[in-house]
Amino acid sequence: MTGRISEVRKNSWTIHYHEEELPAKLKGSFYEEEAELFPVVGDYVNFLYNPQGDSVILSVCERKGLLKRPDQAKAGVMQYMAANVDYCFIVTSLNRDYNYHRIARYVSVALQGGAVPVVILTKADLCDHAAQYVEEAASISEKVRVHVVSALYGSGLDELKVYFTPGTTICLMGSSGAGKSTLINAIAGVEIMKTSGIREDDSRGRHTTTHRQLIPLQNGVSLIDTPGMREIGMAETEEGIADTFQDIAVLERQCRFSNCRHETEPGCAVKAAIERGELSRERYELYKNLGAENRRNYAKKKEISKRVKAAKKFMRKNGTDWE
Ligand SMILES: Nc1nc2c(ncn2[C@@H]2O[C@H](COP(=O)(O)OP(=O)(O)OP(=O)(O)O)[C@@H](O)[C@H]2O)c(=O)[nH]1
Ligand SMILES: [Mg+2]
Repeated sequence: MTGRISEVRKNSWTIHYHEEELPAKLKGSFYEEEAELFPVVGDYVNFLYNPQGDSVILSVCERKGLLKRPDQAKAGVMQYMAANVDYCFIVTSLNRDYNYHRIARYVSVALQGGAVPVVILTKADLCDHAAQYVEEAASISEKVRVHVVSALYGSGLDELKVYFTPGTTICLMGSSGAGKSTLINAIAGVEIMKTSGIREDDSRGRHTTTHRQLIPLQNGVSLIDTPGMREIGMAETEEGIADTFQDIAVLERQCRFSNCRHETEPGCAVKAAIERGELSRERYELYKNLGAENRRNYAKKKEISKRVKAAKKFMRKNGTDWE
C-alpha cells in the first residue's frame, strides 16, 4: 500500500492513507541507510498495514524534491524538512520579522528543494507601507512571487487561490509568530492549527507549532505547517543559490577571466554591472556570503562524515557496536 507521511516524531511516523492517520515504524534496514533516505513529511511511502498497531514503512517513493537545511544544533548534519513540495510559502510578517537577507535564504532553500518560492507578507493590517516591502522582496529573485495578506481580516487570500489546485502541496516556512498557522486556518476555513500571540517587546513568536505536519484539505491541496525557525543556514544549497541569483551567475560567465573574483580583475562584468547601477552591491554581497557559507558547511559535513566513518571502522574492528 502507498500512503503519505503526515507527521514525524522521534522514531515514530504517521501515514495519511484514505482519510486515516496510521501510526508507523520503519523497517529495520532503514537504519543502515543515510539519514537523507529516512521518510519525512510529504514523502510517499510503501507500507505494510497493521490494523492493530504500528504499520511498517518498507520504502520511500522517489522524491520530486526535498527541502533541507543544516541542523542548527549539530554541526555537519542536515535536517530534512519536507518532501514533494510544489510551493514553498515563505511567511514573513510586516513588522520587525521582515528581513530581506533571511527571505533570500528561504528562496535558495525552496529552489534547491524543487519548490516554487512564494513570499507571503502577513499582517498587512499592521503596516501602512507594504508596497515598499513587496518591491524589495520581489527584487530578491526573478523566481520569486510576492503576496500581501492579512489572515486576521481575510484580505489578499483570494490571490492565493491560484496555488490551490488538487494534488498540490504547499509548505509554509518562516519565523515563529509570522502567522503560518493562522494563515493555514484562514485558508482551510476552520481552526485546524493552534496559534498564539507574539511577545510585545520584540514581536517574536512563542514557538506554538512544535512539529511539522501535513494537512490534507477537502479540495485536494495539502498544506504543511512547520515550527518557526530562528535561522536558516546554507548547506547543499549550491544550485538553489545559483537559481536565486541567476542574473549574477549570468554576469559571472561574461567576465574576461573564468576564475574572476570580481575584485581587481580587468573585464569584470559583475563590477561593471554594479557601477552601472544594474546590480545592487548589497545583493551581490549577499550572494557572495551565502555561497561562502554553503562551501564552509560542505567542508564541515565532509570532515564530520570522514570522522564518523573512521569511528565506525574502528568499532567494527574492535567488535564494539555503533550506537
Ligand atoms: N494583526 C494580525 N495578526 C496576525 C495575523 N496573522 C497572524 N496574526 C497573529 O500572530 C500571532 C502568531 O500567529 P501564529 O499563526 O501562531 O504564528 P506561527 O507562524 O504559526 O508561529 P509558530 O507556530 O510559533 O511558528 C497570533 O497572535 C496571530 O493572531 C494578521 O494577518 N494580522
Ligand atoms: Mg504555528
